Amino acid sequence: MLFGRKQKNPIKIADKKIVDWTYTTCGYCSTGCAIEVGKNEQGDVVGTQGVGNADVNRGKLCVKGIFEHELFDSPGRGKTPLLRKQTSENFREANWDETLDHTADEIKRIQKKYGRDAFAVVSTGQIFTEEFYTLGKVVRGLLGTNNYDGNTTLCMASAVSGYKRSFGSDGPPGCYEDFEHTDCLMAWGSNLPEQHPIIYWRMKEAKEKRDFPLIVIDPRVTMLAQFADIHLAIVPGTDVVLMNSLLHVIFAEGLEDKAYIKANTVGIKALKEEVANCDPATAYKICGIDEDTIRNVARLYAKAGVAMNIWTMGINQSTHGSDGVVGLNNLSLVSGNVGKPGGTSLSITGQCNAMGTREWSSCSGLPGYRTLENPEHREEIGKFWNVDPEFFPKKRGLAQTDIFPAIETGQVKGLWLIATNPMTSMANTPRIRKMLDKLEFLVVQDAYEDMECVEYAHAFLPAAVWAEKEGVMTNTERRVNMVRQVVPPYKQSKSDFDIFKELGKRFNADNKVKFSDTVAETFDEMRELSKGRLLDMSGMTHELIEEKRGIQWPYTEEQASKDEAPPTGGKRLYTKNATFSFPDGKARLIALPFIDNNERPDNAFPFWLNSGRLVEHFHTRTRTGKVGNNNKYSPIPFMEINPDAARQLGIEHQSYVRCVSRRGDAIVMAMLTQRIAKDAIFIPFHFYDCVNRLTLGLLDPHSRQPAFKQAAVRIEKLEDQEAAAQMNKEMRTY
Ligand SMILES: Nc1nc2c(c(=O)[nH]1)N[C@H]1C(S)=C(S)[C@@H](COP(=O)(O)OP(=O)(O)OC[C@H]3O[C@@H](n4cnc5c(=O)[nH]c(N)nc54)[C@H](O)[C@@H]3O)O[C@H]1N2
Ligand SMILES: Nc1nc2c(c(=O)[nH]1)N[C@H]1C(S)=C(S)[C@@H](COP(=O)(O)OP(=O)(O)OC[C@H]3O[C@@H](n4cnc5c(=O)[nH]c(N)nc54)[C@H](O)[C@@H]3O)O[C@H]1N2
Ligand code: SF4
Ligand SMILES: [Mo]
Repeated sequence: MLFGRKQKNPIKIADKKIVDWTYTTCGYCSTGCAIEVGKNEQGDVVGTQGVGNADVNRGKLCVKGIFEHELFDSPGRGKTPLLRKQTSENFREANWDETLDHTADEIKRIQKKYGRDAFAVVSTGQIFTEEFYTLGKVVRGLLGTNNYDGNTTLCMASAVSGYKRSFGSDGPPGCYEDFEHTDCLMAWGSNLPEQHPIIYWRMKEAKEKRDFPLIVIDPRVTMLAQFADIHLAIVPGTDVVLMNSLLHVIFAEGLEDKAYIKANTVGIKALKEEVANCDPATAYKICGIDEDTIRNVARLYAKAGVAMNIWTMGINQSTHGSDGVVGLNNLSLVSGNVGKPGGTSLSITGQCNAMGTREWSSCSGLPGYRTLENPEHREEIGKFWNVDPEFFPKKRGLAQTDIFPAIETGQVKGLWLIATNPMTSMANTPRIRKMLDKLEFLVVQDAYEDMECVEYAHAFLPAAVWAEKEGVMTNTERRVNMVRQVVPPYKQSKSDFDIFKELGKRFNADNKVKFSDTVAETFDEMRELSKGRLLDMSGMTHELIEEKRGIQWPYTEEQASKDEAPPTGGKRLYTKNATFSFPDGKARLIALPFIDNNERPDNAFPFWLNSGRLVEHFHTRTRTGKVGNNNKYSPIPFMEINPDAARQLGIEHQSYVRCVSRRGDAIVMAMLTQRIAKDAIFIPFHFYDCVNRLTLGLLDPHSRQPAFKQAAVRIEKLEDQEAAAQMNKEMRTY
């Protein structure tokens, strides 16, 4: 029998007559796929393809990478700098000098009147590492505000905090190749097929070759859960309880790796005492996973030769985000699974360069995983930059999620937003709107002038996007990848690197603080500063990175000269006993009592609200909303609701409904699916004026990351579907 297209004409891919391919790296997610952009004879950019000999993606791309070349002249791009005195006025087009002069004057005015910290800077995980490093020099070395952070607080802060608490330093210890060695994989709150499609492909290929159990922990039946051997549909926000009960079984049955624990860790006694209270029967009542399943999973995991834990936002975006990461590190350490092929505790990062900002931006510290709290680090960087070390604060300032409330209280008066869109991406946006409105001066630096925050800005700086500029990015597995320039910046936009340097000049009249002329020379500064650090990359150059299709750190000068390491650099961290970043070299096992502090469903708001992502869209859709082939799959906001729950409320498939929380409301289309539990709904966060009008965003005490994944809502059926459709239309920007 013939299926599908076999009887019809085969699909013909139009010949785009590409004559020239340029190597670069995808600018969406943290997978780090190598991509080539093709031009035709006229020099027009007309296509992309995956790079065959790149280890990360081996020729593959997902639906975002395939259409990425359509970004360059997509609608809404920033064409020219914009200025206005008040946000009630229209913008006028201005030139770069005028706009940067005015921006510098306003920063100086605010800092003089209210103090240095009254001007805050919030950056991103989506520009290049050399740009992060340069921004750090401008902010820490010249502006001197301590209220400097990034959107990574919404994303990776819990992973960073958890790695530091367990291992003494940030830095994911594993790599994608671990899938090829592992005997058991637990994936926590991570939906790889949609959010990291090419990491998923690597995992699936490894599993097909050498079957190993895949255990998925997620309240939703995600695409990854459908593919799992065991799916644990956990009660939202209770992962720490499940982790503790798994440890309970491991200790009770003597399945721990005693030799590893002795050689590599401290804190086993307190951990054992804590998890003794968390037997599977007790845990079941909180996390909803039955006791037999807990025992089976604990045995499967602990008896496997090598086993790995991976996780993403289902863990990080929680009031126990940092504890969840520590809990996974506890599990990995107790079973002797760190630094081994196939045995690791690997945080799957999010944005294309979320790692680069952690390593080099100086957001919460100083470059090269240095801290403000350490006097030697302040001294080293001060000397290198020619900045008085006394100019640096002695401890980190406010996190991104504390900077916004500080606008509300009047502590922060001016703000510089770089490549982040908090009007859509932060929790409780009705409150964020009031905060942005209150600022004396807001400058937005973005590739798109139609992004929501520009509405509240006094100045707009149009930035070049992705391969309109050059620099490196670090992916989930510590691989430094090269983005080569394919086309010049759009219209009058400039690279973030140039914008930072130009603004920096206005605070550096005597040229005291030195800036490198080019991106490649800036990379050389970073190489120098990386020597002897965990993230040593002194053996790398832009050329070598391109040639090797990415190099994993650490990669020292010595390794490069001998070429003794695998040519792509350090695959794993902590491969030898007692080499963790604490002074005694030992990792910390940490007891994690569970505190139930989430907003939970009740009679008035009976549904859990869960939010996350779709494969075709990236974040707030400033980019994918403009690419027809991405946007067509889900052009309007919707929610997933269980058909039984929908029936009780009289809600039909594809009808409009109103979701209401204690913060606000949103109109979405109901999509009936068994993917979601009867007491929960899921709304993708990509749409403006939608799910984050509803979210509460309670903060994790260690990382200050918001619990985007847990809140309570009610659903109201809407009688007038025409009016609802109209409102829904008005709520989105494009
Ligand atoms: N297509 C696409 N890919 C992306 C992005 C994008 O916008 N679009 N963004 C990138 C970025 S910055 C990031 S951070 C990553 C995010 O990647 P993921 O974290 O994989 O994506 P999310 O959909 O945010 O959340 C993952 C899952 O967490 C589950 N979850 C919710 N609550 C809980 C809980 O209490 N416990 C557990 N165990 N799970 C829970 C949700 O049901 C959801 O399926 O994706 C990156 N890749
Ligand atoms: N409810 C809910 N909310 C969430 C999440 C969730 O799961 N649920 N996830 C959170 C997470 S993990 C994240 S990472 C955040 C993301 O939140 P944001 O970072 O606020 O969202 P983006 O849309 O990625 O914003 C990036 C901006 O940078 C611009 N841009 C792109 N490239 C460049 C460039 O090279 N230079 C400059 N100057 N601009 C550029 C884009 O146009 C865009 O406006 O959202 C968070 N919010
Ligand atoms: S998986 Fe991520 S890095 Fe790879 S093509 Fe897709 S969006 Fe780009
Ligand atoms: Mo993220």
